[in-house]
Amino acid sequence: MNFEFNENQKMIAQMVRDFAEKEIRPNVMHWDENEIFPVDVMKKMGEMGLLGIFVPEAYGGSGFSYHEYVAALSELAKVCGGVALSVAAHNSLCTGHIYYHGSEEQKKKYLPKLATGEWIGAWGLTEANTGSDAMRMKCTAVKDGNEWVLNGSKNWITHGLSGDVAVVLVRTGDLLDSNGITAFIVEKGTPGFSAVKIKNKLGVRASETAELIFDNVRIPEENVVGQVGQGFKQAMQILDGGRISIAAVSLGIAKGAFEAALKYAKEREQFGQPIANFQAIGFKLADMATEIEAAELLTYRAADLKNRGEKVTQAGAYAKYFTSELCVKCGNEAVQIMGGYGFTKEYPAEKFLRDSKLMTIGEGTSEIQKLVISRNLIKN
Ligand code: COS
Repeated sequence: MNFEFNENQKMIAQMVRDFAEKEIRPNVMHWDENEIFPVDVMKKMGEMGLLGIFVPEAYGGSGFSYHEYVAALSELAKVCGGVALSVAAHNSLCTGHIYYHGSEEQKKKYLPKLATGEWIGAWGLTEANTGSDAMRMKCTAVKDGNEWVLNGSKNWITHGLSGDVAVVLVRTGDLLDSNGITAFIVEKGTPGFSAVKIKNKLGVRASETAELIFDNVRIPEENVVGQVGQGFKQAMQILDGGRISIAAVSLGIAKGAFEAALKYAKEREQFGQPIANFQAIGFKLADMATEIEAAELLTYRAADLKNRGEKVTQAGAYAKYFTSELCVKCGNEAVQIMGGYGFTKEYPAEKFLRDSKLMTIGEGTSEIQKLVISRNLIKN
């Protein structure tokens, strides 16, 4: 077992840290307050290789492992959970779905654009009435000659509006048939395909969220990803990997909140001394630091399994469940340690708390992670 980063991993983490300080931190509150998705910053991250992190160089990607991926996401999330979430969704979901399940033609056509940031990717599984119960989706595709006709809608889709291409999971068989769902690649501008931005979110407000609408959208047969009917299982595998990326974003939020709280506690004086000297505060910091260490180990353990091509259903769920709950706790404790100042937008704690909450919901709620974990425990 090796717990040290190699030189490349250290270099990537430093590069992302520098970029986040220069290009993201100065704008964080402006994007947050105005719900601005910074497309130009996404493009710059594409040029840096952060939008095709695990995509092989042959398809225009960086060809890095999940260790670099986790390091990059957590560095971004220390500064802005919203931007980090967008990078995670772009890499793990849309790009990942085409990389892991697409045909050679699809990989050659889409991955170079996605990996360099020329195109931004979206991924659609959830619908207004089907979140945790993803299999009960209502959006349908019916075969007509050499094309499929899509009807229905998808909800809570990251980059639904600004995305140039989306991979969407749509019913092609009977309701509740696990072999009755198919993945399709849908390009922006396809007639009948539109999107509406979802506004007024609590957190991750720099990450765009939208509803996708399909009104007799005709998709060519060559845009089916993998086999017809295999979409649900593909989606489950994509989420297994995606949950590691949400753990990585959560880790960054937890660290960012902890670092802000530690700094404040060392500077703020009450009763004639820094508040960090009081056990009430020191023990909070000790709990946060200990659990961050544990979360980091769980997240890199899941990343290591992924790098070795092993199944990550259980390890990804452990990492996502523990780390996402932890980042909410760290955001909350940071606000508490900062007291009245923590309750204002002048200090970073309130944004960490707001951004953290989505981590226990997106890509499978904490309750779904516990369901996945317990089912696996019972099955084995
Ligand atoms: N990898 C591969 N296949 C998987 C899988 C995985 N991780 N998880 C399930 N499957 C397969 C099962 O083996 C089963 O196959 P068969 O029907 O051939 O036996 C099929 O998929 C259906 O699985 P299951 O019966 O477990 O389906 P459920 O409807 O009970 O749903 C949960 C399982 C709840 C785990 C799933 O719906 C889920 O993850 N929901 C949350 C969705 C989510 O995270 N949404 C957020 C998206 S935000 S981007």
